[in-house]
Amino acid sequence: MTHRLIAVLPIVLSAAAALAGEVVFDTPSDDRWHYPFNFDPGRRGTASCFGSTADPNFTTFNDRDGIILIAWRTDDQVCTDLPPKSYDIRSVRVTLTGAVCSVCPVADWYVDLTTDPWFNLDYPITDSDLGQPLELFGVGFGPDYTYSNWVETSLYVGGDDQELVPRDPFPFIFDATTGAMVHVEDSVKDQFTPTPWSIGVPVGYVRGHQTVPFPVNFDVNLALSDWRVRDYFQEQLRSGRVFAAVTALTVTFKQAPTGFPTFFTKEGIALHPDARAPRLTIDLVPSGDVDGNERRGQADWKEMRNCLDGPDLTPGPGVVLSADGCLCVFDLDEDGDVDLQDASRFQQRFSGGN
Ligand SMILES: [Ca+2]
Ligand SMILES: [Ca+2]
Ligand SMILES: [Ca+2]
Ligand SMILES: [Ca+2]
Repeated sequence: MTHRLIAVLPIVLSAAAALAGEVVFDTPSDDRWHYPFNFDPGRRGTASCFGSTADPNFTTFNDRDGIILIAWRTDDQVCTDLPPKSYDIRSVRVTLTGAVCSVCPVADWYVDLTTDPWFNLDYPITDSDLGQPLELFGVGFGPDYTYSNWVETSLYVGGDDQELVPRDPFPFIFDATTGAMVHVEDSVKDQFTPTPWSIGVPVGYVRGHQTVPFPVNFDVNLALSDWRVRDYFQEQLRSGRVFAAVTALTVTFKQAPTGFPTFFTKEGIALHPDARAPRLTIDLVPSGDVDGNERRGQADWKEMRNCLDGPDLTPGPGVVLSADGCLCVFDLDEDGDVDLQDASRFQQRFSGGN
């Protein structure tokens, strides 16, 4: 209830980086068609998702062959370096814009909103419900790249027509019991059906008659894998860069520009007046929890008192928090200050103890 109340309040954007309800990142720092024959990596205006499993001759391509990798810098709008659990993330949505363009005038791929079992996508294809879902996963790195050093123009690492190699970066899920990162780019060869973090839902899309761009929304299931998916986003906000991978096992024989899902990248916004770059929307509220123990206790109250200042004044700094940090954690009514109204809200939500 509190969450709903906060979400409908007008968002006051101060010069400071603040946590303020829905935070929108409308242009990625990096977006890239992660595909062996993309000879202009990072700079193409469109990127598409498809699989390689429909052709028995493709033994060295990754099953999820056309992948979209996206990264947004978040540190200009969201404080970094807070304890991960103090990021009170309520929802995460990724929005891609389905492309139509001069070389792809009509979008005509089938929509499937449910996961297909891996064996239906193994050769020969036996998938009975037409189309394959657009699936969003986390992004892992290694052995060549890291969270920090990969950029959209980085050299391709993955399977191609010569050799089967794992992708780097790679789409992954968390192992249900150990929490380890499990590659999903070869989920058919590896004979398992990963549960995606989200399945893309097109809005206002009419297959075969679609001549204008349209949004496809991916609402992330943060509770998946015992909330490890939320942990992933908390860690990435803490570090200032959020990654997502969108893949599909779309059955295709000829990689023509129609027949499988194609989306605009940030370089593609000139291709159509309604083209949009991949967008990230995170609903995030100030937690009042500076030590990240998921409680509002005495330790938090102590730091909140350091941050407290009058209405409409720059708060703090606290002992561990900067002025921006004070707003991120303790501006509970999200009006750009830390004052007695915030303190009152804090008291209402006080958990007791530390
Ligand atoms: Ca790009
Ligand atoms: Ca299907
Ligand atoms: Ca706490
Ligand atoms: Ca306030």
